[in-house]
Amino acid sequence: MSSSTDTLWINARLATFDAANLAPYGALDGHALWLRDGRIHAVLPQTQALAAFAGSGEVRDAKGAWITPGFIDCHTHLVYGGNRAAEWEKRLTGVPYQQIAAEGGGIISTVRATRGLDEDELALTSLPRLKALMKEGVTTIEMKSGYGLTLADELKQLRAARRLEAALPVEVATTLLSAHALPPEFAGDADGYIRHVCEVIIPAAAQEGLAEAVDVFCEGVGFSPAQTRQVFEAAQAHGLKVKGHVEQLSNLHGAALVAEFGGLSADHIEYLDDAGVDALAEAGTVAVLLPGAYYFLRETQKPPVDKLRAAKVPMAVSTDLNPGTSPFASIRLAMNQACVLFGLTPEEALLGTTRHAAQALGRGATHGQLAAGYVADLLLWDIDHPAEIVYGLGTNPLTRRVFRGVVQHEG
Ligand code: DI6
Ligand code: FE
Repeated sequence: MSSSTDTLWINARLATFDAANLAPYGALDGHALWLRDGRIHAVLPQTQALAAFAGSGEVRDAKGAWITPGFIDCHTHLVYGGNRAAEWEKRLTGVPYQQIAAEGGGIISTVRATRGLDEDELALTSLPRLKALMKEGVTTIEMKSGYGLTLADELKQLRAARRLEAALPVEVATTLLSAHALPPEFAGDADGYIRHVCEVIIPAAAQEGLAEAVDVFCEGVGFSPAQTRQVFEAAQAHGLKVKGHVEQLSNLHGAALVAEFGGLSADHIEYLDDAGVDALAEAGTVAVLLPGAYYFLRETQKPPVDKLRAAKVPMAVSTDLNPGTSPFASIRLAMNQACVLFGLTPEEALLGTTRHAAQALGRGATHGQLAAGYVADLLLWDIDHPAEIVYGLGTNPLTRRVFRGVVQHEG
């Protein structure tokens, strides 16, 4: 069946996450989804839909399944070489991170492994991670650079991400995270590296259309607020959006900086203070919660979820998939962790991987909701209640994944 044929999904229970639908989960019973050209053409009462649709294409029976929008994993470092299991083994016996880093471990060991692979090899080694996420229903995913840290290696990472997108039914949003760590070539000269990022790497990535946004690790062990500002200014000068790894391990007021630049999202934010919450609320910047890293690092400082909720800051939830602090290719685990560790409701967790995650990628008008005009990325679930998607792990109740109107797998 070609994607240009109309499809009508009937006998489904819709969890629309439509902002205009105030029911829990945006639930809608007795309605059909009319798909055309990879988009949702209409959401109509089923009897009305069947009468209007007659002869327009294929009618598909969901047999009582729940349908949600496709999941959006809005913060990942999916493209990398190697892994850090041996380092983790050491950390578990109490070897401090500083010692691990001094012995050549940490981010720099992943940089070494990533530099050692060519674009093909990098895509190939990252493929199983992407497939695992897609199997759980991810249809749009962000992928960052940040393990190359040279012009050639950063662009190679972004090209590998694009290659994955070309190979599979998934949409990839690429982000340049060259300001992730100081590469050994610039040891002792963080300002010099930031100049290189601003004057060489950002312009090249923008010119080649390889990144839509720029991210910075704004942290004591990363880059200072002043350096982050420089990177954001360069990003905006080249027409790229900004976002930040901020307030993960300490409070450098990075979230307010992201907000000042009208950024898409402030990510991690365990140490976000009240002024930071207000800044995000005012700017309409999304708060991205990454409970996988919190869990894996055995952190104790939780993000201010109650305050974010009260200030109506949209909260997204993502895997942060990376080899050092969140080696989990599971969006359902991230949602479960967001509930158990951070106190989100299952509905908030699902909003965090649909409507709010779409907003975090600047796709709020086209992705993450079951509503007319939105992309026809749908998930069919063999469940009685949407909370089941978040509740248990190990089994997979996803029976069908639809990307741009086309069924990708029948469970
Ligand atoms: N914050 C993190 O938790 C990861 N990057 C970042 O900016 C760490 C990535 C790594 O250890 O490889
Ligand atoms: Fe991250």
